[in-house]
Amino acid sequence: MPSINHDDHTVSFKIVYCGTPLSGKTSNLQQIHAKLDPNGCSDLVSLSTAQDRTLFFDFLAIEADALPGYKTTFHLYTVPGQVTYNATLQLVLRQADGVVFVADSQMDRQRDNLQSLQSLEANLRMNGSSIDRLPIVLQYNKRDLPNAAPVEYLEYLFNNRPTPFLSFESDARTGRNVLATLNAISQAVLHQFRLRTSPEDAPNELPTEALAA
Ligand SMILES: Nc1nc2c(ncn2[C@@H]2O[C@H](COP(=O)(O)OP(=O)(O)OP(=O)(O)O)[C@@H](O)[C@H]2O)c(=O)[nH]1
Ligand SMILES: [Mg+2]
Repeated sequence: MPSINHDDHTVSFKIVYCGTPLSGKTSNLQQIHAKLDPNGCSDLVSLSTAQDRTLFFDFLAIEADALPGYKTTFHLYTVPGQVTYNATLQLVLRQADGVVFVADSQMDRQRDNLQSLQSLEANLRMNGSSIDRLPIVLQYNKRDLPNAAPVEYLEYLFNNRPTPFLSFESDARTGRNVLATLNAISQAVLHQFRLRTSPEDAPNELPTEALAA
């Protein structure tokens, strides 16, 4: 649920990066932080263990010129992949406007990816949301590794649905397709916002045809 403030003309959206442990969620935010103009970006806040495992979440806020007359901010969060932190996952997923599911492409990680996707589905349901209603983008990460499973196989495992999610092949360590993934989920979130916003709640300057779409 985006937060709209008509007084100071701001709208903010929440995007959560989920996925199996060590799939590359934090690396995505690090690359986004490194590649974007520092003037339009907050500091990257990370709470991790000594081994760089995410302990609570990472957070990065980025500004975009996306809605006429309103300052638009995307709040990006990662959640730790480890199941012991499921309560955190549920907490961070609350009020999410969109999700990037970061899958580890390595062949031996597919069972973990599936479990993680199932856990995402269950946690969204518990929050009164659903994988079918929320904008979701899949990212098949670690494509640079020699044991990466074929993309067709990953699509069969994770994207075999009536309306497939947009999916990207990435290497979050070098940044390949990290911004393309971010752009896709941001566009999907804005599209959903335009579809759902009633004229009374909408920012005044939004074109009426976008609201009626
Ligand atoms: N080869 C390769 N390594 C990657 C890629 N993306 C991330 N890594 C490495 O994988 C390890 C884990 O990356 P993180 O970004 O910390 O993973 P995470 O999903 O945030 O991990 P948790 O928060 O512990 O669940 C790090 O050593 C990264 O450098 C990639 O695309 N290719
Ligand atoms: Mg992490």
